[in-house]
Amino acid sequence: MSTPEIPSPTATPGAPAGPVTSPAAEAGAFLERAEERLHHLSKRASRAAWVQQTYITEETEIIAAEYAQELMAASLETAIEARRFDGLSLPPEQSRKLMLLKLSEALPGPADPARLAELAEQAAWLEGSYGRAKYSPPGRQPMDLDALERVMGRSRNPAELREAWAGWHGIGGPLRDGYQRLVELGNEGARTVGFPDMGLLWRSSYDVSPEAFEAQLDDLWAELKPLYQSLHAYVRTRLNRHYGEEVVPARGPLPAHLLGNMWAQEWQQILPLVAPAGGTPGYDLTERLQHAGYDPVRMMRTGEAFFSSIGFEPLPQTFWERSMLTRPADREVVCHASAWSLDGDLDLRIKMCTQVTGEDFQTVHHELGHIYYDRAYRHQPLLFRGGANDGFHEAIGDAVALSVTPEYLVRLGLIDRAPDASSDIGLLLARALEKVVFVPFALAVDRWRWGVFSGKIAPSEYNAAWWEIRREYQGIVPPMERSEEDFDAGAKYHIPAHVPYARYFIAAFLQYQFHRSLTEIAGVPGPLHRRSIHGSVAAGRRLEAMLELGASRPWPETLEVLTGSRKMEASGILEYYAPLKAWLDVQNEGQLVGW
Ligand code: X8Z
Ligand code: ZN
Repeated sequence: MSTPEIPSPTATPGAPAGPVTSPAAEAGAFLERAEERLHHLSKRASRAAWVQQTYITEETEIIAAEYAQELMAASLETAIEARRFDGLSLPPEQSRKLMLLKLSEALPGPADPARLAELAEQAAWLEGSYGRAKYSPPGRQPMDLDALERVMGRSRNPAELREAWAGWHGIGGPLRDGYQRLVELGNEGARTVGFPDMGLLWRSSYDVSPEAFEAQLDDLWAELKPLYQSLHAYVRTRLNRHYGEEVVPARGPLPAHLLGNMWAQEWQQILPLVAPAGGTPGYDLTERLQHAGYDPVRMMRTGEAFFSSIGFEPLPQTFWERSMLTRPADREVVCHASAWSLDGDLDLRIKMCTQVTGEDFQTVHHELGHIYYDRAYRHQPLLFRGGANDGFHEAIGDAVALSVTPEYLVRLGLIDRAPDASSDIGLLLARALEKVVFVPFALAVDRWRWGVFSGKIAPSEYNAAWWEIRREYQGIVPPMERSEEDFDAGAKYHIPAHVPYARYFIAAFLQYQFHRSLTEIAGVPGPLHRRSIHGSVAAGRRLEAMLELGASRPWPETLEVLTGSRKMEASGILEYYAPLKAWLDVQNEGQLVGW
């Protein structure tokens, strides 16, 4: 790969005499221009993307692709130009901005305009196709993802679950060729900005070498794995008892369609099947929310009120006017929840097809975490308007949602009294089915993608590798024979939408570190899982102090502001679930652990 000729910022001998400037002054001027240009273009691209995702048509797809292309071209140009400052000694703030400039695009475009246009179109088509996708059962109405997810969560009929699972996974196949092309062109873009492939570009965003980053993830996973395996073994025993040896063998991996979620990424919906007698949390949040007459706006308002209780300003009125909080009846939209900052300032919005369920109550807090983060760092220069790393962004709302304890639900009037400590195992089991179970899934998704991007996984093995990796990390298998006609990874939003996933893995650990520190600052005693920071302005202030920094410093420094530690640690999540682990070990006595 040839590198374009790049002029040196230092004066060339023999060049006509001009104003003598220092590298720092040149870099400063360059960065100012780059930030202004990218800010302008990303505002336009965000607006077009918002319209496309909330109103999918051929035209909106084309318009969004055009603006995305414009932004990609500018990002590429500035990233290449930024190389002329490589190796120069500059103030740390400038070096950091230059680094972030090169890493800013998860989907870097090739230099050739025709291929860049093709990539932008491909990306918009893939995301649009996922958004539009439906399963058409023979002789019945087509089912969208919401409807299929309801079946996955609620049905206990293996045949019905198989059908819903296969129905949705069938949407992946038609995306396979487009995805392969996206990988080729995106990799070309990565090489243009100096990375061997997109996976290495993604893994270079964490203030350490990509190798060191991978090692950090492996270490975190190694620490959590025993807890996950205990949970897996326990669930297998209970499902074996419920469905019988034919459907769920007592040894070996679990069938992916019986775990209460389309992607088997969170299993809390099968709690009633696996909870021991008397070991449920004592209330069902979905039922309580529905009984209390909550609707999507009230769910969001309740989330906002939590943030207000810890001292954050209410959301701007435009948030309520411009957000899309329910699935519109009259048009196709990308329903996967997301938080948007359209202008890098106060035009903040959430797009979410909210359902009144405990699961979506969690997602509401998750999305609000993004929004408050975006707002807190809006005074930073453009290149620093981002999470300390992308895992921080994903962890904020989840950390706050860890404070949605039974005691807090009593304050909301959703339950009459908090269950006593005898319900703790039920509470922890419910949470672990959601959050501990998610961790190996999150790692599997990007382990697969890193392999695909590097070429280690060839297109002819996309699907086989997807299931090999999921079996290895999660101990699950598909409910039926799959082939390379299928593209099951494509049935998960973040693959066609090209959203990196390691961020959620990191967040799964960080949120407990944040929660532990925040509850300490709030002075709340008791075991981690019973503590809530609701109402603690002291905790809110410290949180905001971290959020305001955005991406302006290496993340270990930012982490230190809140937690005093410079490392991502498994100790928080392990402490949180320690009572559950002890209990699971007793339940699993005499059973095989592992698969
Ligand atoms: O995609 C999301 C959020 C938006 S950043 C709704 N999440 C991941 C997923 O749904 O797969 C949150 C948890 C994991
Ligand atoms: Zn998120």
